[in-house]
Amino acid sequence: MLNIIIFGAPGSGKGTQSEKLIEHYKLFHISTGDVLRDHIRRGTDLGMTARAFMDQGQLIPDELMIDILASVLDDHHEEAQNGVIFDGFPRTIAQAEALETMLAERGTAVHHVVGLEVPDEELVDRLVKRGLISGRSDDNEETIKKRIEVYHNLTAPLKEFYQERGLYRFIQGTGTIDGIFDEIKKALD
Ligand code: B4P
Repeated sequence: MLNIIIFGAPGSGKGTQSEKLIEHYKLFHISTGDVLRDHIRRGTDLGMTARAFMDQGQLIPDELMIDILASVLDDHHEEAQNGVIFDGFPRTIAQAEALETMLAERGTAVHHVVGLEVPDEELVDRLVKRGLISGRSDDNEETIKKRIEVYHNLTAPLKEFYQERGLYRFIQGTGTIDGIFDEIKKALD
């Protein structure tokens, strides 16, 4: 079993590299951003709550996010037998601690944290470009800058959290998509 966290700022390529990891390692993919966007599309109560936070570039509250993740894990127990790619979770220390407990209760753990590091200017550039085609309401310059600020305040401290546990694998997140994926494979194998 291989459980990987793909970690980085908004626009660092988490979703992009997750697609390649799923194919290569046959893992089950959990993207909390996709889970939330699916609720928004279906107009659920959770979707309405999530949208308000996402449009402001803010994180969804931890208690809510942790419950969502636990239920996704339980609902997909069978598909997750080979392992899971956690894409966009955890984003806070509280979420990371909750994940440790959740996985321990299920007899497993996080094996690697793939940290995609990209300079802020390039993040803004990528997301502004994506906004032109994605139609995502959080891909406009003002919200992107807020998301990056929230990342530095709340999410970046997780790097140290996982370095202390010997799990953090630094990956230069700039360059070609295939070149970055080669570096990830080297770090994991
Ligand atoms: P997410 O959906 O997780 O989105 P993201 O961080 O914006 O994107 P990602 O890093 O996956 O970038 P991508 O590969 O697409 O989160 C959205 C929102 O949901 C959050 O702001 C928050 O409100 C909420 N949320 C989600 N999880 C949460 C949690 N756990 N707790 C609380 N709130 C949560 O790449 C971006 C662009 O770059 C793409 O256009 C791609 O083509 C391009 N790109 C990728 N690699 C490239 C490369 N090497 N070179 C050039 N361009 C590249």
